[in-house]
Amino acid sequence: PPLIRLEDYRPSAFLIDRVNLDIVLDPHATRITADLALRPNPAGAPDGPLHLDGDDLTLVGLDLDGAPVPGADYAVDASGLTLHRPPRRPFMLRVVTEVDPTANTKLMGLYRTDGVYCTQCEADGFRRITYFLDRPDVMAVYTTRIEARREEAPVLLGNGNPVEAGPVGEDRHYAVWHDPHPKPAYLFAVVGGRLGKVEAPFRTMEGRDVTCAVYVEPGREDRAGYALDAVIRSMQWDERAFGRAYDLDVFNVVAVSAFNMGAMENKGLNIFNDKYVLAVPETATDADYANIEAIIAHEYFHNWSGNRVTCRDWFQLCLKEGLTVFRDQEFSSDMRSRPVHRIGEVRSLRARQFPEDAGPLRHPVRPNAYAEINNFYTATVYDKGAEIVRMLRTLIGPAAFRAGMDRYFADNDGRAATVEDFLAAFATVTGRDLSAFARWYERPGTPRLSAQGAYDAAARRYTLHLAQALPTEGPPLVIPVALGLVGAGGPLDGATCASAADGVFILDRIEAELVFENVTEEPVPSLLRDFSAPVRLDLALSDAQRLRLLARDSDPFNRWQAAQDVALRLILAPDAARTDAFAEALGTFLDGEALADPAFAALVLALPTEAEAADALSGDIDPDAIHRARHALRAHLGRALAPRLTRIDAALAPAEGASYSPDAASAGRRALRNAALDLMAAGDPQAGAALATRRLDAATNMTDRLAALATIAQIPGEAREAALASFGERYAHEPLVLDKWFALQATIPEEGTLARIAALKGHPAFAMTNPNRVRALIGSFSMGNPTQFARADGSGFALVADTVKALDSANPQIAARLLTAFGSWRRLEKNRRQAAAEMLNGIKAVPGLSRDVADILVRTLK
Ligand code: B3K
Ligand code: ZN
Repeated sequence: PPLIRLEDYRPSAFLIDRVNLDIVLDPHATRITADLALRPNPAGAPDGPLHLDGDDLTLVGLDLDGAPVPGADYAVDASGLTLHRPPRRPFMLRVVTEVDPTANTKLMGLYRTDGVYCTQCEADGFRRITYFLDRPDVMAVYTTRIEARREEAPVLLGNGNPVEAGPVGEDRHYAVWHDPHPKPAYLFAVVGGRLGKVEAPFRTMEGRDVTCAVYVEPGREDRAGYALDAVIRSMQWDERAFGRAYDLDVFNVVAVSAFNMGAMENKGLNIFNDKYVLAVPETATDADYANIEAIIAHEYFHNWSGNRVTCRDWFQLCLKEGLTVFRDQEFSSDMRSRPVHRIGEVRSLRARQFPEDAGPLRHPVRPNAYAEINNFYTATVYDKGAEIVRMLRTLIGPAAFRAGMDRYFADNDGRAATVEDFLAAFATVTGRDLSAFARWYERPGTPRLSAQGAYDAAARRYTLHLAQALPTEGPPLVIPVALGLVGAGGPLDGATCASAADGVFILDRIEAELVFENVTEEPVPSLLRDFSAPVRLDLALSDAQRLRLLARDSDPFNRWQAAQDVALRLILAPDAARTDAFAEALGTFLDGEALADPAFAALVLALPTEAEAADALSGDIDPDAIHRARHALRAHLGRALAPRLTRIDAALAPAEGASYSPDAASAGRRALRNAALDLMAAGDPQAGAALATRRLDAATNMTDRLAALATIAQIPGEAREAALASFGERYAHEPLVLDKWFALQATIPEEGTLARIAALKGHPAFAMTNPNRVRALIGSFSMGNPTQFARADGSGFALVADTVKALDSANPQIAARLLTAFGSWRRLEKNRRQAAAEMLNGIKAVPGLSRDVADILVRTLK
């Protein structure tokens, strides 16, 4: 597929200032009349033809300033509509199109899900509604009239504020919405359908009264309360933390069941995957509640970082996504435990972004070329993008950061901005040159930071040598390294380092030497505290030194990291004596602190994943060997820690009749108790299965029930099959719960899983047309079952490849996303690598592949 390049960016030849839409909803023939106020762009070059983007549209009418455009004056092809000789002055274009929302399986543009009409326009779906300059630097004020049969769509929602509504004849009605804020087409949305709602008022710090509402399938209103509460808390927090107030009279969130991603920040009308809205204790886990809170916040925060200030072009995607992830992470950290949340952020960065950055799909946080933009909504753009913003704050300090953010919003409000505009705001308020820091946006790959220390007892001096290395050629990056020294009894607070006075050293050269004075004993360095930069750290420490950090460091992140590092080394090179020592250190840690901070303790007990172990290997990967080694380590620890785990289990048992609360402290207690159960079961599968079965029967919420089932699912036998069957029956009519059940079965690391998945594809609740179902069954398998996905006989690869082929024409975005599971195929040992190559080439041989899949395929095979 042809590449679009950043260097080729040119301002649009024409602008569209106002858009008046009249949308008459119909299941098969929805008619859209678009009145577009066009004018030549003074900053553009409006001397050629005018090309309006269009995709899969039927053109019904075309008028220019009220007169039909003669057929000879325009042409329509697969990419859109071209006016050969557009006026060189402002003019009105009326475009009438027709679309079939029921036949729209791509879930881009206007489509129907469970009978509800909804839209998805980012990145380029608006062109599937009408012909348009579908690019984010063309910003217009929209007025939308929606008409439908009242019975089919009693609720009609659009962007902005409601202006009027009323009947049309006997059985139809209409509503008009007006959005005063100019916006790019990707933020356009309409919804029509039978929906129930919950709502709550909010008064902004500017005194505006806002009605917030969450719309869901009728009868599910009781499941929308948590999301609504998260909306209110997000509004409060953005005022407090960033001085950003909401700017419309209504804020609506709509949950739909078929959605390509998590959610979408359309102006005033966020549309959500129902997985990230609906929650009651019986069906949602603690993780679901946390995700709902985070994603509601994320989409709401886009109202400023994305909507009021949008992106000039799609190369700038991190400008809104990285920044908004950073903002939602800060929000969740304030709502929950900051260190625990930070560990979660880093775990997901390492699970998703590090492998991406090390494989064939690697790209800079700001890519410089793309074939299909929808393939660039990646962990790199989102999560590494957020890490860059975090580093910027570390670099300039929180007060200057806040001042820079205020400046960015003030200078760019109502504009389509670039990464340069973002950095310029911080350069202005600090007077600093940020051009070296800006390299983070351009350089792909995860840097390595290596460290070596030497202690001079006589001089009471510790010297630390730091060096950075990047996988690609170029000048050094600016890496903030938060650090400290830890002695046998705890942090050495008396030690001083002139170049890291505030505990942060800025490594902006290839290498540097730091000198600590007044170091009273040989220290262990604690580097990259709070994970101050998205790099890989090479620091040779003994287990004993690492375990000192676990016991004594003041930085919770590095305490957790130390335990992870010891465990990782034991997975890669098993050793019984060292495992005993590790178990003892964990035991001491649990005795001292488990009950004081259960959420943190649960993370310490969670060993690095098989994917992390694979990622840390230097040679070819054999997933079976990694699985065996990790399992053996867990079994060993489970046996060694059994008495402690039993005590934790008892101490954290909920009081009889206690009701469920999703708050972080309660969730932390459940997390630790369930982690203890799982580790016990690894040590003693028979006793573990029995205990897990009792816990399954006693569970009063989905968190505990699913955790118990997950433990049982790892232990082959009749008990497992019975437990799985009864769970499946109990939730036969709860698709979001069945997704958990599908995922759990898809990740069983056994040969029989392939047959299980084949059978589950025939389950009445499974549907290839619903992305959540596909992600639960096939996505979980490919991303969360390394031994079976990468089977040497190729059958695991085949399962995923067949799904990609089967889905490609119906929903190319989901097909392409599934295909990214092959990203690390070249690192596998030879037989598996060959099997993967065969499957990839098999997909390549399919005629008429979508651009989405072809793009991922070409890059994966390169
Ligand atoms: N901006 C959307 C993602 C759109 C993805 C288009 N393929 C959701 C978000 O990041 O908030
Ligand atoms: Zn976003």
